[in-house]
Amino acid sequence: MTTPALLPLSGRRIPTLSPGASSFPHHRATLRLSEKFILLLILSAFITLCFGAFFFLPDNSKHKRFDLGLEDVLIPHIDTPKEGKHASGQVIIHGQGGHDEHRHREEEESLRDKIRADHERALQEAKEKLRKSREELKAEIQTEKNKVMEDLKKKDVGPKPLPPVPMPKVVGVSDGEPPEPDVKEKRDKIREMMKHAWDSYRQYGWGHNELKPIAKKGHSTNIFGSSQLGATIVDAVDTLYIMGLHEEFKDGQEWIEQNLDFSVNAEVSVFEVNIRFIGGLLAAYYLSGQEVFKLKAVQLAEKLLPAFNTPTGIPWAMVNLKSGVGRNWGWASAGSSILAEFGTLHMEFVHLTYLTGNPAYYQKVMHIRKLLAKMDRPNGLYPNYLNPRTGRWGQRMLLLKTSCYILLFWVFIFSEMLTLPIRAFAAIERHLVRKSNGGLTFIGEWKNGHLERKMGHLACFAGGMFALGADGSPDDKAGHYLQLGAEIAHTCHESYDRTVLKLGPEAFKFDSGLEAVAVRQNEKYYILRPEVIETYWYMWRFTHDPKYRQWGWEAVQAIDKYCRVSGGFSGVKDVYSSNPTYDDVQQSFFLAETLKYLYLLFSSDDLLPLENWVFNTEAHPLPVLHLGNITLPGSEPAQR
Ligand code: DMJ
Repeated sequence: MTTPALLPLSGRRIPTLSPGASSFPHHRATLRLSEKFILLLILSAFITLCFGAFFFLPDNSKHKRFDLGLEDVLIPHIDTPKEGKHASGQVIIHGQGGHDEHRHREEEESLRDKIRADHERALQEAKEKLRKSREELKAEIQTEKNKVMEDLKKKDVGPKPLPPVPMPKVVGVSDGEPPEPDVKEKRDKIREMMKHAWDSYRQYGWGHNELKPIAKKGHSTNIFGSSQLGATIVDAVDTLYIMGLHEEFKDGQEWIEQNLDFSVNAEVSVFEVNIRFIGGLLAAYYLSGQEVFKLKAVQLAEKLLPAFNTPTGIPWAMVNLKSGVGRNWGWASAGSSILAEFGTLHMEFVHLTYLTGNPAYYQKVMHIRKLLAKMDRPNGLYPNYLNPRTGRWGQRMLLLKTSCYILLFWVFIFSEMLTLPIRAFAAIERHLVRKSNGGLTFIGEWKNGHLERKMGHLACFAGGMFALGADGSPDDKAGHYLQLGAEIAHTCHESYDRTVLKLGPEAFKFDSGLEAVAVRQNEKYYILRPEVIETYWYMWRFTHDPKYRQWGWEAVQAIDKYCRVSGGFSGVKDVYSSNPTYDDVQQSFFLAETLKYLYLLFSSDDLLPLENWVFNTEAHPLPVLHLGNITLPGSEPAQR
């Protein structure tokens, strides 16, 4: 079929297409992306020209004046230097007839010249652009963007200086060198592992959130949105400081000073950014006394505050750092907020109020507590999902993850509320703690009225929690909770010991004859998590039983043997396989937590004593604030 010829507006005929050739409309539909891009560019240059020409057209009102041939026009008094003043107080504009017309023609001519020149220049620019490759164009756009960013930064006068606050008495920032040479040797090994992890990240992933140690390049996950916030640097600097890796610490500090900028269009997890970034920065501040860490923590906290703008004041799980718009994960019980997340902001936010004098942080988290206190508690425990719009519980599910760190906070910071964690401990024990047929104590997961006999690696932190809680419990309970902590530590060690790699699986079961063993393939991985080692360390501090150091050393050897690669440390996909594959991620918490707890396990107790320091859920140590002696802005006086 022959396509009819098309007659464009110009009147010139477009030649009729030969049979078999594609018709014009069809051809248009199959234009390649690059052709579309060029057409778009030409079109936009043309529109710009028309638009520019419109603005350069002579002013119509001027025409009118000349066309009317006004000689002398009387207009109300306006003080202008050029015109002469009439005795009546009116201004006389002297008409100049033919002379003005001549001048006007000249003006019009010069305008036309200008339009022609602009036209030429725009065409020239468009031609040059078309000659450039896509990559060159992209690079040009990026340079322009950077310039705008730089200009904006220059205009930014910077944050307001913070009020001077007395530094709490910081004790125990000592070297912590153990007296026994063999222990020191082990500690040196852990320090060397930290150096390998850091140096690899420094070389291959610097400024990215995390590292891909096999591919040897940067890595990130959705918890950091589309940002490049150097999560590993911020998460690791306090560990570097504690280990005495001063050069590396300085390097990290410099990067934070010069590059850490939170004005980015990225949707981040409020919980993760709080525990890793605010926690990491505050710890680095308290340990080193360097103001920059405090300033950055406060800048970031400001960006998180809009997350609390919900009908109930229960924060969204995610917030866009630039727009302040928050939302929840779709998978979290129809868009609920997660207790383990919003319950883990307290420690950092109280410190923020303490350091800034701004009551907002303290009030936001206290509001959460008051709201929770009024809510029903099935089985005496809070379910994991809460809808921030309605203030109602979502799916009834009890998981012992990070949420319980809120309890540690209460134990240390609000000692007057000691009954609360003790009540929660009792409820956890009654509803979640069970013994396996083989005699292993484990913490199950309660879902919709049923207790699943499965324990997650994450829940292994609870051994340390019970030990720490025991320290502040009434005498008749202290021994019991320390014993419970020891039993959890033992079970978690078993979950490591029953694998081929001697590294723990993500989750392990206790039914159908199984004892602390993973069944499903997607529960057999180890991603360099810290919780088991964390519990070993707490148990070591409270009991000094040498088995905890021995278990910790087993973990060091296994990690060094199976997770170490030339580009850092990687997680493994199956701890039951003698030939495991790597997941190719060096998690930031490996440097923040796993290596820090291992280092502390082989240090003497005078390094960060637990009477003076409380560790957040990402292992960032913050000094204990005795709120009985301090009145925080916005707080009611402590009740005794
Ligand atoms: C860390 O980011 C924190 O410990 C968090 O509380 C839970 N998950 C990881 C480590 O497993």
